[in-house]
Amino acid sequence: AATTGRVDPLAFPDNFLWGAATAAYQIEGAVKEDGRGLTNWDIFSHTPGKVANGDTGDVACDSYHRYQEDIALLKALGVKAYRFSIAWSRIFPDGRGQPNPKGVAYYDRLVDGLLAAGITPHVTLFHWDLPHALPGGWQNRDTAYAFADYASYMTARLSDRVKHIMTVNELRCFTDLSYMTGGKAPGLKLPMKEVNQVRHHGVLAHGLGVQAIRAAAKSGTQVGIADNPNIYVPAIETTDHIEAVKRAVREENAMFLTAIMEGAYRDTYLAAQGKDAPVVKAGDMRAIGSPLDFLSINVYTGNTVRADTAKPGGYDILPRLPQSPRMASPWLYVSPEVIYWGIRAIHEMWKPKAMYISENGCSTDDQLSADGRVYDADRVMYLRNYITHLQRAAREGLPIKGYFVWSLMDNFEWEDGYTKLFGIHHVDFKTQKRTPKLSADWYRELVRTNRLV
Ligand code: PNW
Repeated sequence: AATTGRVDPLAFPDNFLWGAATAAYQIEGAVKEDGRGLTNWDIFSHTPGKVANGDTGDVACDSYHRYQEDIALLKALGVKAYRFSIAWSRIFPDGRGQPNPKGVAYYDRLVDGLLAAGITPHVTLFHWDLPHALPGGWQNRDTAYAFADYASYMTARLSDRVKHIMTVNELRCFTDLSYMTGGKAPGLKLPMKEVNQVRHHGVLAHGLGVQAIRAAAKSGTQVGIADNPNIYVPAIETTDHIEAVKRAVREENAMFLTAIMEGAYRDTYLAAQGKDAPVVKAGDMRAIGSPLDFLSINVYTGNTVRADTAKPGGYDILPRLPQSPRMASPWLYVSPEVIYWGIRAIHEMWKPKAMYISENGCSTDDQLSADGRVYDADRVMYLRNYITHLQRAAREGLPIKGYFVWSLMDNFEWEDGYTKLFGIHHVDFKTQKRTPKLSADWYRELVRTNRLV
């Protein structure tokens, strides 16, 4: 480009941050080691009938012991950043009180190892593994305050080396999918009044967490969230449908991301909930609306939206058909454009200073080849499609700074156990051997050239 003066239409901006992501309970194992406290997911996965095959995270990828191997994997992949989460219950086994030095030391070793390998850590403080000792879990408002205390402590410990801290991962998953539909821990199906209160405690924990992180951080540490807002693709790329997408994003995420970006619940949400609306205390909304340095979103799927003036919100979310293409997880409909429209709609409405894709990836029913490798051409197809639309966002100058593939390696996929695998590295769960899949070869080439291949 420098010699010809022409823009390479497939290239990403210089310094685009390519990364890979994992989460503590999905990879660490060692659930009883060095004073770690029990979590909601330990209880849930050991409750018969809750997780496929009775699988648990007791051993998972054994990353608590093999983190150096994982760092070597990241290094060989050539990525510049690693997103991982901290297990709250390793730091505060009872969720609060005295910190556990051995748990803290593990993350010190991990962060130092990453930095020595030239890999930037992006840390999530809460990726669903809630200390079991906290009474009532997210039904209890006190959990939000306990989270803020933990966030403050971890920030003070790590922010000399960690410059990107995310409060929580995916509000909808640890509230609605855990307390309303109940597929995830603790597996409750509560009435809407209580669900709305759980949602409120989730966004409140985020907001109090942001304030705590800012108060405790060394200079230069940026604060964000890794959320999974519902996002949509316009039926046709015309103004009316694009505006309908923005209205849909704002409305459908009213209890989560919209509240965070606007510091208020929308009247439409409160009116729709009526007597089931959450109890909000003075100061809550100000905390929830605390300004962020960056916004990270996890992007997997989304529906098409069309403008529809006959509907109260002015938009219509088109249903999926049984034959719509999807990956191995039944919810994972293929929707590559959603990565572009998610970034664009959010940017046009709320102008976050910087955005990242904190997760994107897919499950496939991998087959081992005779040579012991996985040639996951479907995952390459999926990633190439999504990243093509990510490239459009970057090319148009939207403030997208980086991308983290989910996941670095096969791991414990929550209620699906080890039956749905998202890794770009295959893990043999008997030997713990990690082997690059075809998709890892493809991703390595993308990172190396910084352009679509
Ligand atoms: C995310 N949905 O979860 C999580 O952040 C990861 O821990 C998880 O392994 C990954 O995506 C793959 O599932 C989601 O139903 C779970 O739309 C469910 C949905 C989306 C994301």
